[in-house]
Amino acid sequence: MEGQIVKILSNLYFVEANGQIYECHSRGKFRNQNITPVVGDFVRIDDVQCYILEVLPRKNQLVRPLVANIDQAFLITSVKSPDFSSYLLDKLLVVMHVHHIEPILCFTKYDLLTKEEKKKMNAILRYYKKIGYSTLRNHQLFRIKRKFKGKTSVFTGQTGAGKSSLLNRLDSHLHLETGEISKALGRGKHTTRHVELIRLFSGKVLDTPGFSSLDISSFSPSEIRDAFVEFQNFPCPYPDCNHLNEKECAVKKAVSEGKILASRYENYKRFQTEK
Ligand SMILES: Nc1nc2c(ncn2[C@@H]2O[C@H](COP(=O)(O)OP(=O)(O)O)[C@@H](O)[C@H]2O)c(=O)[nH]1
Ligand SMILES: [Mg+2]
Ligand SMILES: [Zn+2]
Repeated sequence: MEGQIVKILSNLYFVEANGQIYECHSRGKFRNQNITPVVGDFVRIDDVQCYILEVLPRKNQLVRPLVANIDQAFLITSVKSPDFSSYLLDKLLVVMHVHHIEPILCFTKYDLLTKEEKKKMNAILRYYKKIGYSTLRNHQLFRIKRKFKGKTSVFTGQTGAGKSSLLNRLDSHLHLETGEISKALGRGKHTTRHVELIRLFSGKVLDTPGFSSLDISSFSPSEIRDAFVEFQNFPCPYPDCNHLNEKECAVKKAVSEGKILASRYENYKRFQTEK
């Protein structure tokens, strides 16, 4: 029988298979093979003895939190308080692209913008939509819920962006703490806790934010380049153009003509030089 690991408590693996949870042990064999099953792993189990027989090949694997097989990530992005950061958003988009995770851009706190600021922000939103990303706002609960179906999802974004608030509004049973980070720390609540995939709207979601560290230093220049998906629409004379110091570059031309969002290109240059 095949299932997915949704929780691990010391050496007990909670495997969801056919709508049921099997509390399984792992055979010593994995330790010898240097495979440690993680949350999100698809596994073959002996459902009578409750043993994991095999860990199936992973689509992706993340550290912090240690999980595997994430399909999509809700990038919770505030437009105010904290201010919108195109740098952070573009960085997340690079990380997702390299890990083969489908990003869903979910903007929060639109209600804090003035009319003028809304106009500006809308133009940015439309750009990301045009280049192929799913874009939502956090009050579109119905549309957000539909995205969960059949997928393993993770929520990510800056502290204070509104991740916990949104999850609470999506499912009133969750009762996640919101806006009380420092208080929670002060009470010593910051103990190591386990990661769990919880069922939500016919899908599974990680109950803790992912990608707290956004280190792209291990990515190659071409990985970063390919993550800027819209650049492909502007073929350069040099087939392997890096869009940096090359003289005749279609991407740079598109930036100067306003066809590529200037902030996107600025962030691209920063990522290539920061490495
Ligand atoms: N005005 C406004 N405040 C929001 C919105 N979403 C979240 N907040 C507030 O922002 C603060 C941080 O939210 P929280 O969910 O804890 O953020 P997290 O750190 O990403 O989990 C809380 O005080 C929330 O009430 C929103 O759409 N508009
Ligand atoms: Mg939170
Ligand atoms: Zn170029």
